[in-house]
Amino acid sequence: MLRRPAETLASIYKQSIFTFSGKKTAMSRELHARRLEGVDKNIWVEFTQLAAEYKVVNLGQGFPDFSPPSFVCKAFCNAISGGASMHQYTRAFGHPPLVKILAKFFTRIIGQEIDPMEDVLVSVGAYQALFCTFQALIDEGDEVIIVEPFFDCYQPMVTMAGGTPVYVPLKPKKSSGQDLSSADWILCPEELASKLTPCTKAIVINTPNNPLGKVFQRDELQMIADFCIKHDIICISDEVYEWLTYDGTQHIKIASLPGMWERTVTIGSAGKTFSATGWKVGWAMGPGNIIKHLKTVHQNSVYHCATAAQEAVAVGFQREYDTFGTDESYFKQLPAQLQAKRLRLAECLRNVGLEPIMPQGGYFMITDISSLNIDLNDPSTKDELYDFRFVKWLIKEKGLATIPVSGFYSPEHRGNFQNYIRFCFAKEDSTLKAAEDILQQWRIKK
Ligand code: IK2
Repeated sequence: MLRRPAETLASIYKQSIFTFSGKKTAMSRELHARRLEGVDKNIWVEFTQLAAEYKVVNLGQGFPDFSPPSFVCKAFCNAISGGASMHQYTRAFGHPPLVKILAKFFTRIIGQEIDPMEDVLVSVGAYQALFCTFQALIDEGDEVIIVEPFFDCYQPMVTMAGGTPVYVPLKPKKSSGQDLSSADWILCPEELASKLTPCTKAIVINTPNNPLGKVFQRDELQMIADFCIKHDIICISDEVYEWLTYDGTQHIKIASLPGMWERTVTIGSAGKTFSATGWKVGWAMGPGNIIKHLKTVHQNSVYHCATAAQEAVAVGFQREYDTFGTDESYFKQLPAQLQAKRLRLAECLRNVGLEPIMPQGGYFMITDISSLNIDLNDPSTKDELYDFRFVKWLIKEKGLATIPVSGFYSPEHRGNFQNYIRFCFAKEDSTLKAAEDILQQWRIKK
């Protein structure tokens, strides 16, 4: 039996559109800019809406359903109630207390003197930092190497900037039946070298990776760094999950390797750092001669980010600077908390006969679902890839939201990864328990 949507957003939208004059007025000219062609679909828009309509247990989109730590919540409240200036514009490229503490904090991590005013740009989440980076650095005809699987927005952002994405895959070196880990997914140096052309301008890496959870090790990063230095390529390193690594895995910033600060833009997210994704505070960090171009895009698009949220994130980073490496540090507490959730989800998936790929880092775990042999017969999804159909079935029939993994692949390679789905384990134990209950029933019925 198909579950009925709780509320059909589409019907509300239909009621509200075109009602101003009571008439539909059609324009005959082409409305959209050509750069929008092929980038109109978005997995987050589609699956977040579906999850909301069916009121599911949500292990789909990557946001914690638990509260941020009280010290940042308090800092946000203090900012809002503290004085008039917190409600007004601040410096366009980043609230001074925030850029100062980000520079101080990461100077210590990277081992490179970071200038708060020149080398840091605060953005509306990591998303906007990525957008500014591609718009600022990629021209018509430039090629950008993207390591697959990849956070889906890299592809449309490169395309909208006029560039061409070129994909290089992480490939598993083990087959199913063995304990699977994201560490087994390897970037082959020869395959990377084969993607180089005179048009290659940049490479994008994401460590810890979304959706796989791979954390690049020093030798792997060194191989990428050597490639960048040898061929004069910019490295865009998306490190939004940098504090979330498990089982002793260490996150290394590629910008800290010799010769890499000069050519790396590192992307960060306060949303992931402080479990406050709705605040939408992010940043890009790198040498001033690169960041200044991102600032040009920023000042001509959003110009400025919410002052009070930046103030709260600044307070949070100051606290983490002071407690760094101690048991009090949230950057130590959060991965410990998520480690238990990660193990719990893995156990639950194994109990229903699935083989999870254990992530070394991040919020997510992926698993192959082909062994379940679920015969999907929803005619409305018949032209879609299997994982998209499966996830829609899981939402509508079982009330559990996850994300299809083929959405993190290029159109060329999607078909090879349509048997995987992604679960987010950054959730309350009660949410994980509710998901477990659904999966258990499903095992009995399969
Ligand atoms: N980069 C990566 C790798 C991300 O995962 C995200 C946020 N993703 O969350 C959606 C999901 O995968 O379920 C971002 C960038 C964007 O971060 P922010 O929220 O700071 O804009």
